[in-house]
Amino acid sequence: MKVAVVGATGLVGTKMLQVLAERNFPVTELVPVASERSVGKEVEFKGAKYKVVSMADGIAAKPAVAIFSAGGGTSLEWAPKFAEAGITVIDNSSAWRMDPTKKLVVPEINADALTAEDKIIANPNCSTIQMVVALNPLHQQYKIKRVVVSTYQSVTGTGKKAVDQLFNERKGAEGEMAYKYQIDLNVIPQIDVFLDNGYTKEEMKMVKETNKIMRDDSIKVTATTVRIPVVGGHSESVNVEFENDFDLEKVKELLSNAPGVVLQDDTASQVYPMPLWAHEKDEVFVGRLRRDESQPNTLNMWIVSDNLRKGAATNAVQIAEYLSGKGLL
Ligand code: A2P
Ligand code: 11C
Repeated sequence: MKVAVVGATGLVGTKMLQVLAERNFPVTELVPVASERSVGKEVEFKGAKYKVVSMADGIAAKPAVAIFSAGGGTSLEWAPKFAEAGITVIDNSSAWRMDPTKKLVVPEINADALTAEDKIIANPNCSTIQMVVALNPLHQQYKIKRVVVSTYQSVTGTGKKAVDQLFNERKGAEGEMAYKYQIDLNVIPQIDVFLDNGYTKEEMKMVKETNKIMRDDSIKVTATTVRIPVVGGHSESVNVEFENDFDLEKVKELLSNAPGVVLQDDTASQVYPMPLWAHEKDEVFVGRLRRDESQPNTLNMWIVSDNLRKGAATNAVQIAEYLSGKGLL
């Protein structure tokens, strides 16, 4: 299958190439696409070198599927043009996520909604993906009423410039600032811009995307999203109130058997999810499971995942795998 990766020179695009190769997605020809600045540059895929082409040449190459991670503006402008040419777009930006005519997909949860008519498919925000993968099996069993989440997010979520800022600061070197403030030895309680309601855009993504993916607007979500000086993945402290009471051992069993989830919950041996262990893994790691003793039917959990993998590249490639497996491409 001919596959285009749009934004192939970026942090997520590079991870997409790596994940496509690792998972042996049946790529017969790769079409790496980026901005005009990068046309002619080479990217590596499965040991071979491929020349980066422009957006227009990406369409002309007629891939079956194009996986986009080149920013919202690029997606808004170009995804419809790819789609009109019959190319299925899986888009990692926030451009189409809340469009009621587009599906927002986490394969473990709602890939069944996809049809051959879906030509632009949205990949959710990284912090949302890892949370819903862990929450969905519990929602099916106990019905979630309300979620209170605080995040501890890796600088890789911002892109290469932010990773450079962190390591420059650590070395005491000068460099460009991705954030307004120093990130090394600091914690920044702002991810993306502030909205009129006092929340950040990232926080509201976690609210709205969760309802859409889990196909249940009755789930109430409130979020505080925070950047920390870490590179391996995003962590989340999640407090979940259910309609129905739960048994903690049954919760562990449900999570152990849930697709894409790894239970890491052995406090006696000090085993719990950490970005250090989640880095370069495709799964969502869950631990620190305990009853919230301050109110009934409420659980505390700690969720960690590599935001560039399950939070971005892996989820997008899994959507492509689903479409390919079902003959929808
Ligand atoms: P380029 O490297 O040519 O700028 P990141 O999120 O790590 O910054 O990566 C963004 C990706 O999106 C890069 O591959 C970048 O290409 C690509 N990109 C940015 N703007 C455009 C655009 N207007 N058209 C196509 N690709 C773009
Ligand atoms: C971050 N979650 O960690 C963001 C990055 O809507 O896909 C991804 C933003 C998005 O900064």
